[in-house]
Amino acid sequence: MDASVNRIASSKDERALLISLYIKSESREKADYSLEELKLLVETAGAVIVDSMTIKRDAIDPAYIFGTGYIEIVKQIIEEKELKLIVFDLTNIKPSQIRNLEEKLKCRVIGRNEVILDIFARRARSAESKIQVELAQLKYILPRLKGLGGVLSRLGGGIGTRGPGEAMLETDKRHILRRIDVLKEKLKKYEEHRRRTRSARNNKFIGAVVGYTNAGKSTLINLLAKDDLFVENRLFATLDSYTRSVYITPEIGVLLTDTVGFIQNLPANLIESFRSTLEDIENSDFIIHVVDINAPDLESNIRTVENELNQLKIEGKPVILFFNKSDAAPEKIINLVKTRYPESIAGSAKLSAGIDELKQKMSDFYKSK
Ligand SMILES: Nc1nc2c(ncn2[C@@H]2O[C@H](COP(=O)(O)OP(=O)(O)OP(=O)(O)O)[C@@H](O)[C@H]2O)c(=O)[nH]1
Ligand SMILES: [Mg+2]
Repeated sequence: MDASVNRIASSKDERALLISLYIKSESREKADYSLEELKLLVETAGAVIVDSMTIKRDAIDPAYIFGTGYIEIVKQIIEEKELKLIVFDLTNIKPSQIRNLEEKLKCRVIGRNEVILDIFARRARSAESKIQVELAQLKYILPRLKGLGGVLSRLGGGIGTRGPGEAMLETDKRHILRRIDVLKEKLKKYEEHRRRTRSARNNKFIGAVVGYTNAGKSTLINLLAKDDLFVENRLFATLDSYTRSVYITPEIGVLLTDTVGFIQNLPANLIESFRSTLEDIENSDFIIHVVDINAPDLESNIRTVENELNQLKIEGKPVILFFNKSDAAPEKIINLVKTRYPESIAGSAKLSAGIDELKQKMSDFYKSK
């Protein structure tokens, strides 16, 4: 299938209401931070955020998420503000909850996973990442189909219905299952190719640059490799892992691999699909973990990345923690970070700060390998 992301229309008319639902036992701060992140995600997906609301509940309602009491309130907002989309800051919405709400609200309802999948679908550039995304999309759609012959019944298009998997939205379960098999076969070929490339690099010293999305991984590699990888102040700018050669001293050359960014609650089927890309991290000799020092919830971002890394086989690999964007950080934060993470580097990929220290650490690793 030749689904070019470039022909996917942006969704300027996709006027959205964001709803954060937090359960009494959770912290409000965490919910607010997550909602801020969802705003960035929804904007990256191209919709227009008209309003957002935070609702406190005792529990998630199994049929209507926020309970029937809110239906009329939200319905009124939808009509008044001419909304086309409701986005819940939830990751595990059941297909039946979506159906129930869409029926009552006469408006599309999605969750965080669909937004992230949509961004990946729109950003996929290489043939491999398009296949990876389509596979994730189809695996997402599958349990949402009614019956074996059932097509996906959704209200209108927009977020969650675009990208490499979009042609499959109108089709039936058997067809999708066949397509999944075809994609898996294709992916295998790319995986074999990756393995061959890896073994050709066997004698090289390789670092994987990892981190939360938008931390500045590609900017750092560009600086070190004097290259021109795609950098953007948007989430998930990089979906393909590129490897660049970098000289850390005139004698010592290493390879640095750019990787797809992490985010809290990254949908499991996306991680599964991007498994082969993540294997580049497993195959590395060391890891540079890039952190945006100005991120509102820095510690939680670090933990998210560490949790994802812990799912991979990376035991024993040395890690350099590089706190990026220090140029835009208050002195106080830099000092705090240096105290809390004494082994880390506070630098700036943009202004080339902390780079000598970074190269020094890499060359120490190289010498002790
Ligand atoms: N102020 C400041 N901005 C930076 C710095 N490094 C990167 N940025 C900006 O941060 C944004 C994200 O940079 P990228 O290099 O695309 O980040 P990334 O980690 O590769 O992001 P994804 O590929 O989306 O996961 C861009 O707007 C960069 O210009 C820095 O040292 N200081
Ligand atoms: Mg990038």
